[in-house]
Amino acid sequence: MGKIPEDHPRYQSLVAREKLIAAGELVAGAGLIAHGRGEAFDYLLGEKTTGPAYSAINVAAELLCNARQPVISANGNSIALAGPAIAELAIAIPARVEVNLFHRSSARVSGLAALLREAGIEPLGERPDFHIPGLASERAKCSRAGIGDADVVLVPLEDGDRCQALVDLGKKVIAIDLNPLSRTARTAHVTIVDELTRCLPLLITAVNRKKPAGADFDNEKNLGKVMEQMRIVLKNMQTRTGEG
Ligand code: PTJ
Repeated sequence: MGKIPEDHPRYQSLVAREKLIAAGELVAGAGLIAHGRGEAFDYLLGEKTTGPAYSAINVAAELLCNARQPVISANGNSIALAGPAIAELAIAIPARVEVNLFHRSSARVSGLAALLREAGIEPLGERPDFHIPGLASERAKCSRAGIGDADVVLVPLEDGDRCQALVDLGKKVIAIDLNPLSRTARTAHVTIVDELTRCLPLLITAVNRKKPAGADFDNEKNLGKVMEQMRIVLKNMQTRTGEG
C-alpha cells in the first residue's frame, strides 16, 4: 500500500481504495465500480452514520443474536475492506461466514477464504452443495451448512437478484448498502444504509450489548428517513455554496 499521509482530508477514503487495489484479483473489476458508486452515495450521507442507520444496526443486531442459524455472506469487496471486522462480528454473534461471489472463480473463493482464516475464522463456501432456487448467477452456489440452512443472512454489498431469491426462500435478509434506492436496499427486511467499515464496529458493539431494539421497525419508512437525511445534506451544501 502506498504511503497515505494520515492528515489527508480524505484519508479513510484513500485507505479503502488502496485496500481494494492491493487485494488484486481477489476483488472483481466490477467491485471497484461498485465501490465508486458507494462513495458517491456516502457523500450524500455526509460520510456519517445517520440516525436511521443506527436504528437499522440495532434491529440487525437483535435479529442476528436471536437467529437459529445466522450467516454472514462475504464477497470480494467486503473481505478486502473489512475481513478482520467480519471475523470479529461472526465471533461476537456467533455466526458462520460464507464466501459467496457474484463473479465466482475457485481461485477467488479460496484466496478470500484464506484471508478470513488469517483473521481467525473458518469460513464456508469453498465446497458448495446447495443451489439457491430461481437464481441464474454464480451466487446461487452456496453451502447447505451456511446460507442454505440459514434463517438470517447478513449481506454486505449485495446484488438485488440474490437478495430477492433469499427473501423468496423465506430467509430474513439484512443488507448493508450505501444506496437506499437499490433493489437490495428495498428488498431486504433490514437495510443498514451506511459504509461497511464504518458500520461494522457499531454492529459489533450492538451485538455485544444485546439490548432489545423494538419490534416496530419498518424498512421502507427507515429508507425514507435516510433519503430525507440526504435531502438535508444537499440543502446544507447549497446554503454553504450560496445557492440556497
Ligand atoms: O466479489 P463479487 O464477485 O461477489 O462481486 C461483488 C460486487 C460488488 C461486484 C457485486 O456484488 C456487485 O456488482 O454489486 P452491486 O450490484 O454493484 O452493488 C453493490 C452495492 O454496494 C451498491 O449499491 C453500492 O452503492 C454499495 N456499496 C459499495 N461500496 C460500499 C457499499 N455499501 C456499503 N459500504 C461500502 N463500502
